[in-house]
Amino acid sequence: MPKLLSNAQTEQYRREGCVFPLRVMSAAAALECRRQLEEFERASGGPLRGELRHKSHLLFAWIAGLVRHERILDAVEDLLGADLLCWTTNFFIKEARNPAFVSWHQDSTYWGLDRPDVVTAWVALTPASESNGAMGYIPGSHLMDQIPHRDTFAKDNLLTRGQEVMVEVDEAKQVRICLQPGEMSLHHVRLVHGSPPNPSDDRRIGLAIRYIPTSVRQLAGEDSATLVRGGDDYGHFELEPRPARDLDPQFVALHKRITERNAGILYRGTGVKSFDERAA
Ligand SMILES: O=C(O)CCC(=O)C(=O)O
Repeated sequence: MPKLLSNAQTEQYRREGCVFPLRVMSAAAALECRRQLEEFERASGGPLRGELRHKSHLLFAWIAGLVRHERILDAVEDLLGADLLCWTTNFFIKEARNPAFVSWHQDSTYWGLDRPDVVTAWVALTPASESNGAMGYIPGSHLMDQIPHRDTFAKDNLLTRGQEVMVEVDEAKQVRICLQPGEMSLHHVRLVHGSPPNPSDDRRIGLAIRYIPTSVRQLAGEDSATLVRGGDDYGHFELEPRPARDLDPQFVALHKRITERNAGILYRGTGVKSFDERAA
């Protein structure tokens, strides 16, 4: 018995590699998430940067709650089963009138995971529309194998290496993922997707939460994840604790250790040592 997705929605995910829009929380609750993010940004002197954009569920109690949100987990359970890890979180923030973009790519390229059973819940904290750089995807592209990518390290590219698929993408075939605050999309780790800059007058903010079944392995080194539902009979990942409050010094230190090690996986073979170095 499915927990949240209708048969048609599950079928759409299997066929297209993406399903949306799915409501997670009210627009007011999403606005409250945005307020908490921006309160921290104001106090710390500017937009969330570098390693703070990654594995942020170890730093902020409200994000630790979001990765465990029942509606997100119910939908992901319908696709991946009942024993779930949150492997990572990544903020995708596009500032107003800003050239930041995301090249066409498959998430699976550098993640080091042993099989493509990974679902991203992309949760909108602001509207995401064609006028502010919403994601687009190529339906059915998740059914292809891993496609070779080239690393560009382009300055305005929000991806770790500015990686892009080495095949021509027919943009006329893309579907744009337009979302209201508090809605999410679910996409497959092999889906070819990307997004253009945000020319609008407001920020576009999304939190990408990456979920895997506990049976998935990391092949590229030691790694950690958060058990968010069910049990872990495998022990493939160091299990991460849950912060009870924002920016607890112990968790700040843990986050630093974990993001450095995780960057070692994502940047392997490039000479880049950390998310902060790439963002500099
Ligand atoms: O937020 C975007 O525009 C792109 C996000 C993305 O590439 C991802 O979540 O995998």
